[in-house]
Amino acid sequence: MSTSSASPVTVLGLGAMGTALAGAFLASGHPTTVWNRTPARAEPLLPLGAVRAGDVAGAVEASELVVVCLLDYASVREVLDPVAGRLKGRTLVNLTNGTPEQAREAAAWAAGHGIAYLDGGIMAVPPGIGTEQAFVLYSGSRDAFDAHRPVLERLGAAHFAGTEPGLAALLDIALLSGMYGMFAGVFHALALVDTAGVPAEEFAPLLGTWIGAMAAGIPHYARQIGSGEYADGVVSNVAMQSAAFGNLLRAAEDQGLSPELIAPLQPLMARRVAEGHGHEDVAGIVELLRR
Ligand code: FVH
Repeated sequence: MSTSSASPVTVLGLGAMGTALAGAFLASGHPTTVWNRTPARAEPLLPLGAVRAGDVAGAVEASELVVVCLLDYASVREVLDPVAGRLKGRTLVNLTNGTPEQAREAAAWAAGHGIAYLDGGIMAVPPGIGTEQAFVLYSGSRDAFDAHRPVLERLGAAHFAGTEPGLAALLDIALLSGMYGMFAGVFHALALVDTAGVPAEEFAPLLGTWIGAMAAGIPHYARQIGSGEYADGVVSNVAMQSAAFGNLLRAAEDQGLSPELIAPLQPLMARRVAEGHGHEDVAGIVELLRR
């Protein structure tokens, strides 16, 4: 079965994200049934045409496509276990954040109940849902993805990561890890200039330009990490970077700022140099992380 612009959809969970998901379906003309543990959270959606189900079972039975977006996988199981039988033969799209292992467990649970399952990772904040910036990663049943893709595209570009159910969660977590690593450096940099009375807001455009320029190196580092060859195309070797990195930590301490957001890089760089890789690129530190 494939879905169209008029296909009904059910959204379980009306937190900030679930509300945005339901809003995007409604804005695209999909009959949308909603349910939330705290029923009052459905109220902003009612004038937009949402139908509030009295209970989870009623919500599940309203649509062939059921989208769930709750706080965590434990709450998903708590909500769905009692209605597993009613989900049989339907498609469940779980957009709750979790680990690949949790996604695999959820897929096995769904398979055991005859439910077509897609796990998803939302790469957008709630106001971005339904805009060109949003994209959502999916993994699991290819048939379910193909059948419901037109509806899923209402939320943002839909990327199918593969049939292994944990893949979307893995890519989601990789992207979030990149984001938090970037934020760690950004927060440190803004706090550092602030210690010297330089307004962080004035410094921000310079920082944004610099981060953007450095992001251009991502494909180069990706090639190195994929091949394990860190001596290819080296511009700034890790011996030099390791020596300079000490200045980053000392300058922060001198300014009265703890360098703990950036400090973990230092011992890794020093070990790479000590192990004879000083002439190679800094990306080689990942070899020290592999288990
Ligand atoms: N918001 C964001 O920026 C990010 C963007 C990327 C994806 N994440 C993930 O999306 C999931 C939901 O996030 P959220 O922003 O909607 O979160 P909250 O606004 O805190 O809403 C939480 C909803 O979960 C319900 N809930 C929690 N525990 C239970 C439970 N035991 N039984 C039933 N429902 C439960 C809660 O219900 P209520 O408190 O209103 O009754 C909300 O509907 C999340 O995985 C993010 O990591 C968001």
